[in-house]
Amino acid sequence: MSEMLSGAEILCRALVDAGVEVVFGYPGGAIMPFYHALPDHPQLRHILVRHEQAAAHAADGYARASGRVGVCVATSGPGATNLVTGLAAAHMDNSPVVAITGQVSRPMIGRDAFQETDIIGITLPITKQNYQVQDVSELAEVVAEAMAVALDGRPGPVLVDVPKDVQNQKIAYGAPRARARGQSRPLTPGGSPGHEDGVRKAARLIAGAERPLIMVGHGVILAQAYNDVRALAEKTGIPVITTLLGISAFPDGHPLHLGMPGMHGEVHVNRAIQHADVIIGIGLRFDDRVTGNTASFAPQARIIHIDLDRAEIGKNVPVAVGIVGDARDITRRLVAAVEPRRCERWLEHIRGFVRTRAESYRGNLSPEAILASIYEASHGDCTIVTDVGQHQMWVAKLYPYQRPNTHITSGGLGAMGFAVPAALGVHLARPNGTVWAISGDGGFQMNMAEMATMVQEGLPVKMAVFNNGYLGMVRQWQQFFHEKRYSCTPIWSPDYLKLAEAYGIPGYRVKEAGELAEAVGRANVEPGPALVEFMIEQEANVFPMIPPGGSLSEPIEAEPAAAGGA
Ligand SMILES: Cc1ncc(C[n+]2csc(CCOP(=O)(O)OP(=O)(O)O)c2C)c(N)n1
Repeated sequence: MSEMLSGAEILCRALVDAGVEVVFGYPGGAIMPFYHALPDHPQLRHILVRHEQAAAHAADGYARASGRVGVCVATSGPGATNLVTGLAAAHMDNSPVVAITGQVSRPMIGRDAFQETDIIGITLPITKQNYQVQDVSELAEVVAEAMAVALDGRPGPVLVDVPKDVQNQKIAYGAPRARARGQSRPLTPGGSPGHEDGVRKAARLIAGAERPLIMVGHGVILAQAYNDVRALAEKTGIPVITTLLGISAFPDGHPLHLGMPGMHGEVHVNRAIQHADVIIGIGLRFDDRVTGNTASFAPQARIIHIDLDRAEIGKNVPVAVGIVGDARDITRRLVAAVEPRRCERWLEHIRGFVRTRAESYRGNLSPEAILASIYEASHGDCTIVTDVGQHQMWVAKLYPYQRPNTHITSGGLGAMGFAVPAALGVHLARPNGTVWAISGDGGFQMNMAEMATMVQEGLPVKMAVFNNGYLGMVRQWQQFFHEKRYSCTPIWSPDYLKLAEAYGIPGYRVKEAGELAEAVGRANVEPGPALVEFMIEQEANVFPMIPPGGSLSEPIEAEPAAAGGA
């Protein structure tokens, strides 16, 4: 039996058929037919954000936390262009997001119509695929395909642009013809001879290695390969390094866990890389923040690289064995192929590198103490979403992650303003868990309007603002590499407690470590959103640091006067 439906109604149905439950969006002229149809589809919960960038980040946060597609909606022109940063962030970090944008009606396209923007052209390089729907008859299939493309293989964002007249077009609509695939990511079917050969070669390299390392990236989280990676480490005794986006793929407290590599990686982690003779990289792209200068990266190591995307193999570093496939599938085979072994001498060697952390913090309220209080208040059972800057690095290095996929951050794009809206999305994916959004005073001010979204939609996100009065990470670079010229980095903040109060949100200000337990504890148990402002030392730095383009072997380890010339 078919019925006459409008494009807008079909759009809603197609989303429902694909299993979508939450949509983050903002209405406007070219998407009005969709918003008109939406109330007839109560299966779709719409979250009205305060800026479309937040809709894209929230969809991204939802996708990362749930493993499902996150959906955002915007009108044409400024609504669509406001999505761009969020889509670029999702693209860089392989997050499955589908963006639906309204477009001017087909006869107006190309005439500089009111709120016409070529969003297809604009988003071409930051989406896996994008579509402009030319006829209502294609709509259901395009939406189903977009949902599948976002999840298939290496996940990423997809955009579907729907002209207003297509939303209004009516058509007889039967049972969905579209290939509405389930939302869970299928394992890449394995079994190709190429895999077996690669796995055998990798196992041989591992058997002969004296100083092997496992480097774990975001691909392990996307493929949910936690247990397999852990099995590989435990069967071989090989120590494990987690990149910024690999954090929480391996338990922090595990005796084989070393920490984070790269620009702000611990000294012993980077030294281990520089001494390693075999590196098994799983689901990472060896980006420049991880490798430093690639010419001097891991000079003694033969690299085994496991990645879903063939284009990543050998892109940034030379690879001895490349295996293209799903991290879980390949790691599982590797576990079966390797002989049990231990690496005690190598571990002993690495322990020799471990230095007491350069304690440069002079204030009364250290990042370490703040993060410990959040861990204690939530009993280690929360998801942390970070913004971009010094606080992001402190969290990455100091927060003791124990559970898989509980650290969410904008790693590739490094988009300030990410944390607060992404945390909204994470909460919707994990409604029974606690979510802390941790931002600096700069990044928080970029998207703090989303507090209104939390209040209107009843989303109890906990917000932590690390207030140092500066765009801290940029100030740190100015201190080290620009003769301490703090050009345009001091940043004024409003009274965050009054601001929170204006939104009806309880706020707490913490100036000393002694006040932490009470304020963080109270914020954590608030039934609704809560904000805690931490007054941290203004010129605290993140150590160690590899100067941009420098070698992992030459870190700046503490507040040196000499660092200015680096
Ligand atoms: C949208 C955007 N603009 C600019 C930058 C460059 N940037 C990186 S870190 C940083 C400073 C962040 O300051 P704040 O939010 O206060 O955090 P802090 O470093 O002090 O912890 C800036 C400006 C960025 N990453 N993203």
